[in-house]
Amino acid sequence: MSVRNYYLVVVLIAFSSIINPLSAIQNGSIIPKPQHTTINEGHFVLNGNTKIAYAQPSIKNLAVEFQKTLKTDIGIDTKLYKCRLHRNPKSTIELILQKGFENEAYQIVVNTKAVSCKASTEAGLFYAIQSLRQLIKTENGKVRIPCMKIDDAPRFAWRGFMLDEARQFFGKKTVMQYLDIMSRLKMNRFHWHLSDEQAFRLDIEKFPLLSTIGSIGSWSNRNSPAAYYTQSDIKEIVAYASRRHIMIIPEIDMPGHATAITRSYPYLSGGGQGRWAGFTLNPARESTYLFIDSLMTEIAALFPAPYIHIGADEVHFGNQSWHTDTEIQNFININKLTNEVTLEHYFVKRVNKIVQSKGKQTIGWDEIVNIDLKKDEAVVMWWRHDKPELLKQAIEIGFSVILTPRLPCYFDYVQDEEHQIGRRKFWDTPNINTLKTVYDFPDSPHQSSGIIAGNEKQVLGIQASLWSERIGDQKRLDFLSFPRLIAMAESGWTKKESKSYPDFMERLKLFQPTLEKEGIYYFNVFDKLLTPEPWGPTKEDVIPEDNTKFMQ
Ligand code: TNX
Repeated sequence: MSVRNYYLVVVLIAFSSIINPLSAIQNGSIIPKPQHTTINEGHFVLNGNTKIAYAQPSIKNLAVEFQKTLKTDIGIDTKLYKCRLHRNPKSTIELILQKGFENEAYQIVVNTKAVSCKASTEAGLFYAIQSLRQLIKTENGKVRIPCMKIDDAPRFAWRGFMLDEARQFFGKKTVMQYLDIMSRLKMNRFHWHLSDEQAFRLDIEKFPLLSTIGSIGSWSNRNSPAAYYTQSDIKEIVAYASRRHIMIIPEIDMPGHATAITRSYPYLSGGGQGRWAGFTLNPARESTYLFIDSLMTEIAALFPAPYIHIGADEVHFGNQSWHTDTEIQNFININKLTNEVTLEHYFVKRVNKIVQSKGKQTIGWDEIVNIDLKKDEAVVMWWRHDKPELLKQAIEIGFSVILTPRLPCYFDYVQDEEHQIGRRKFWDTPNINTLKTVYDFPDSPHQSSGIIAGNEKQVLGIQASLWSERIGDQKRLDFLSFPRLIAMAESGWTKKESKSYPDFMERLKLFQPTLEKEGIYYFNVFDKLLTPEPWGPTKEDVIPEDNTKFMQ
């Protein structure tokens, strides 16, 4: 190539990265995509001489963890020392806490001599590190990071993932693996559905039968051996999450979806027959509230999060006996509660007071919107996309809301036309929660769009929710979670103006090897034949046409 043509090519490349600011190379191929990135010439090279410097003693642990991560990610041993501000030797990665950044925001400046990461919070520095990890590439036999400047901050404060371990138990190793991947993607809320019809998955000292009896069984096998988390498991997992800046929010669903609790302690049951026997707690007994009080004391001590999720969904599925039980009917009359619905509201309000008395705030599914709770008394999790009016009311009342509408945030729906196992319909309407619908949420026209416009301050964030009825093992868990969780991470972090699906797909291609390294069986959207759909827990899971049974 002539010198003239060479310069022409250089100019064209430089120019194309200006006119095409969304290209994967330009944004340094980070997921979720950062707010502002400028790429400069040259590279910072990592090798045995690289040092990690921390500016404040309070972030020494973060620096130590970073050192370990570099060793596992790229096999390089680095040295660690306390930073001399602006006087660091060559080949240093500096971690500096500094005022002036929003919570979780960070800045990275990479030049040939040093990398500097700044943030006002440890979480911000942690996210700078996660971005760096994705930027490190081995090229021409060298481990290096392109010179660049990144200024980044999240769109939403709540970037969540819910895992249902009541229907199937996956265990500590899986949960930790998911927490780890979530944190690499800057997700920060793990909502843990720990109690339902099939099982109760926590060891509670005061009520030992909750684990010895309540944790027996799963959706696919009602006799599967007891499987639950001990209190020391929980402490370990909470600490693991906290080092990754993830808050764990436990959910104990009540008064409905409480069958595992009433199986363990039948005196708590609100009755019911057949399929729905013991589905509810008895709202008319003082002993129920005493039980909840003691339970919440232990839950509040185990989980440092400021929230406890109390479920409160779908009570009408299994409260038939409330209509005939004399004790319950008397309770309604004595307390002038009008009917069973008002009784349900009474129950939720009373439990809310218990939660408050433990110094926590209630989160509930959107059934709690219309029950006369004050706006600061609870946070609403909106799940019924077909009931936008509930989201509207929640916003009007002044509640903070978290958006996890079934469409497109429920990952128990299949993600591809060809997938047969699991949910494919919402009532009679075929529905697939594709990678793109997840990516486009909440921005493409959605039932929530008009309602949240102008009320963004009340939207804490968004969440993917994975119900595990159709999931028998980790392979299927992975397959339903990935890559959709990656799209959700970007929807939660990246501002609307910076989102671009084609660009995301380019970066996803580059991220897939990380999933492979982790041993995750993800759905390969680029080559579907490579990843056949894994089987569900039982043969009955293939229900292409009639899935009304799963709409309960
Ligand atoms: C509805 S979302 C439920 C869950 C099911 C899920 C399946 C919610 C509050 N309740 O109990 O597992 O649908 O998609």
